[in-house]
Amino acid sequence: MSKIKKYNVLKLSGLEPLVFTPEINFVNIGERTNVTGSKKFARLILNGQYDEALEVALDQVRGGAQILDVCMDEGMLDGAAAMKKFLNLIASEPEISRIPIMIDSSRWEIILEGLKCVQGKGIVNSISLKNGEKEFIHQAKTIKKFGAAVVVMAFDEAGQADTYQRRIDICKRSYDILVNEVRFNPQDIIFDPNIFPVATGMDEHRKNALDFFHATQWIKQNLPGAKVSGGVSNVSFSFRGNDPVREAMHAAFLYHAIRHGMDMGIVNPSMLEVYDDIPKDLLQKVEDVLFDKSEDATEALLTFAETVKASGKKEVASEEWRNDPIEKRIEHALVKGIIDYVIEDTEEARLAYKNPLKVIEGPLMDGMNVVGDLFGEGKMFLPQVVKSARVMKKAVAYLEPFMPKIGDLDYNAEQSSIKKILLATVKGDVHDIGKNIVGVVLACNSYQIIDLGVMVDAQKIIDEAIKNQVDIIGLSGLITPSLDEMVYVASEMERQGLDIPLLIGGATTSRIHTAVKIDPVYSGIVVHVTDASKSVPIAGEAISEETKAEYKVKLKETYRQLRIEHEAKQMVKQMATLEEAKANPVFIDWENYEPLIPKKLGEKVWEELDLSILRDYIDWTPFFSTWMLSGKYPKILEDPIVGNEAKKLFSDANSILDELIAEKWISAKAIVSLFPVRRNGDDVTVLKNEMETPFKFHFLRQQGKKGKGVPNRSLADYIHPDKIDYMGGFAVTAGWGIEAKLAEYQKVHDDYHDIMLKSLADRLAEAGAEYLHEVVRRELWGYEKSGKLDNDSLIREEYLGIRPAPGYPACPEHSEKRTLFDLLEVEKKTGITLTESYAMYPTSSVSGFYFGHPESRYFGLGKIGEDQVSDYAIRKGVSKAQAERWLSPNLAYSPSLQIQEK
Ligand code: B12
Repeated sequence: MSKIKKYNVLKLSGLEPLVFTPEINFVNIGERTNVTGSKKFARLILNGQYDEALEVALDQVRGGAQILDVCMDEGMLDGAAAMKKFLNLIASEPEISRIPIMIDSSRWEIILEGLKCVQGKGIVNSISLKNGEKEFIHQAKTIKKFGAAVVVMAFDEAGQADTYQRRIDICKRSYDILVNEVRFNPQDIIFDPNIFPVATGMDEHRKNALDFFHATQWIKQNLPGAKVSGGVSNVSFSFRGNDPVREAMHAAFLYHAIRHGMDMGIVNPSMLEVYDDIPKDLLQKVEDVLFDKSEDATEALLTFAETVKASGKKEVASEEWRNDPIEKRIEHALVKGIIDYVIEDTEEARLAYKNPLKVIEGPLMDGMNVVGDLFGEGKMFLPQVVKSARVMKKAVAYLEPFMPKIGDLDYNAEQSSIKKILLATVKGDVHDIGKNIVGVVLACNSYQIIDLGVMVDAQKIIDEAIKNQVDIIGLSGLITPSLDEMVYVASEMERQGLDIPLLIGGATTSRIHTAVKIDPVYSGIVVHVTDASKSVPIAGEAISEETKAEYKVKLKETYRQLRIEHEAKQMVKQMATLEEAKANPVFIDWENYEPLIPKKLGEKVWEELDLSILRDYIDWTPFFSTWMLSGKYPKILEDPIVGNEAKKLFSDANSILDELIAEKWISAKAIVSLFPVRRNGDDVTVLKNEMETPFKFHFLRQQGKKGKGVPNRSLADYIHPDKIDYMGGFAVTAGWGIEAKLAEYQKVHDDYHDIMLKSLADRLAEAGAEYLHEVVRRELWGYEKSGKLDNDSLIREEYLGIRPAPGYPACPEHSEKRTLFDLLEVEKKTGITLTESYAMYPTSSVSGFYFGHPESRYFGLGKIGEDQVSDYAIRKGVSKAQAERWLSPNLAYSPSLQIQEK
């Protein structure tokens, strides 16, 4: 039984895992890195412009692709060499190689080359029975040896499957061979049962979509573990040139295919309409064709298609809904986030329902449930949901004085069945945007939220949980040191006898950390949650009397398996020793290089950075991702799915920025300093007035085994090994004075503006870092002579020199910030302080180093060995156990005594 459990989901990975848990609805495969599908990509590869081709991959990842399809099948190209080169380049870009790769080729030698390069667990696309069983088995065995998953085309010796029966026969035959003969893990088999065009005018194509739906359903019901994928755009081939019809066909096809069990697919997001937004008459015609509802369905769609023009849709604000009954009006206001009538409607409901509690549990909760469902189905987006929550909170606040317990939101005491969730950002950490978003989303799904804020001590979390009899505790953290604090909270919950489910979330947390470090110390339910939308089903399972016992057993087993796999992986990881890694540094021709002496050594302090200047340096893409709208700015504004919401959000953000700057709601302060340094191995000592001082930075070196000509990088490599060289440091904040405005928003329960202001302050802090770097390059260090770069080029880092920040992948150890802060006297000169976990306060702050060498570039440290950790501990003068705690996500081994199986 445990064997089946262990393998009962498909697990893929790049640098990060992609686990096909039941909550994953559909996985989107990015396909612009396919020479046969993208003219632009093909041109770049044929011209050898691999750097630009990488940008295409990055765009896909930033645009929300969860798997990256790479195809080099082009007659004029040495496909195997191109595949190798491109995949190796991807491997050195942590932001791209985060996601799994799909090696897409019809040529076996290209697939083999891809398998040799790809890191993590990717997918081969595809193999089939086209050339008989012998070749099929041989290829499957090889893929299995490489540990990849496989796409199997519904294709056999007689050709491509084009009927329902042939689709399922070929898939069944392939499955049996793979599972029984090759012993392929069924979870790693993905069928592509062929999406073919419909409405071609040929009778034999009329059932193409329907057969795909039915075959998908059959596969999911009869071939345990197997998944289904496909290329969606084929279905609308007959309507080339008529994008509105094609977009509607893709959306409708996908909608039904997912409902029949399709798990993943290649979908071009810019050619996809929102299902609910397809005009009803067009939708009906499209669905008639997809389901082959009548003889003349194709004819009807063709005729109708003539009348469909690519016209922009306009929203007409209508007040008609004001005539609806009160419950409908409340629902409408919640779904649309309309705050204007909330008081009068709530009052009307209060009088009608007599009891204010009944208003909350009745129309308000019903309306929020609609919001929760729409969000869960991907039909509403986060900014809309946050506006809904604002309406809800305002209504509840209005009702409060009428409730039995005045001034207390505790309306649910014994009379209510509403479940309570306590949320807190752990001690030492100051970040709360993610936690607040989770709070809003859970509140939309009928939970009462008790939010303890940031930097919350373990004991306070436990005391408040007991006092409020909460049903779940949720912990949030953004930086690595918070991981340790979470382990501590869990162990204290255990020691003090709590049995409340514990949810773990936040940018730095992970499933593997939760499994290896947190789950073993707490006997109650512990579960890692990747984002706000997942928190709803997970909270539901963890609380429900019917599911919770089984859920706990399942989770504990999953995490136990993860620990075993993690241990096993540690043992086989290919690592270089520290000595070998040091012997393979970045090659720089130091003989012919003179360190760049800064024009102005020493510090420069900005008491007040001009926010209107910083505004021009904002990188907007992360702003949208904070609001869970994926896509790159400015393209996102035109995105067919999230474009409308993105536009509204962007316009709100800009009006708030106008006010914020005009009325000086916040101020930005900064310091930079450039200083001489001397390198000693991977340490860099700061020389003040040419005298040795105790300030020393300790850098770390990559230890993953590298291919020929690829170095084991350390940031120290960018400093001259023998001569005096130069480095810099900076700290910038855009959070001064933010509390006053936030308090105003919190007073009126306005989460929308609260999150908006915090996310804008974060953007301004990052913009500040970008601006300071430019001043350093152009004036203070003065090595940049070329013309001024525009914002796009700055975002693409088209300049020399880097500014890695402690905590980011090249230098992940946060305690180095203490040295930086002492050296620059950051607290005294800017007021930014460090918590015990090295988080900075105000929250919207960034600090880091400057390296000026033209060869310097960003990289990810990756895993390091015990030899380097011991060496690092000695260099820093701390115990090895302390160094292991600081570096826990980077350890390639399990420190002794840290995994305690129960
Ligand atoms: C925006 C950002 C910032 C903003 C601040 C963000 C903020 N206010 O929260 C600014 C620019 C100020 C910043 C600064 C820094 N950052 Co930063 N930052 C990011 C970035 C790009 C996005 C984070 C974000 O806001 N995401 C959007 C929010 C909504 O997502 P979220 O917080 O993860 O929350 C979601 C889920 O995690 C989950 N969730 C969160 N909490 C909870 C709780 C529960 C109970 C549940 C169920 C779910 C849940 O649901 C949320 C919504 O879906 C990430 C990289 C990344 N892609 O994640 C780096 C990142 C988080 N930053 C990082 C670092 C290192 C820093 C700095 C230390 C760098 C420095 N030396 O200056 C500073 C620290 C600032 C400080 N005050 O101490 C690292 C942290 C890694 C680490 N190992 O510690 C990251 C991961 C970048 C990286 N790849 O290395 N950062």
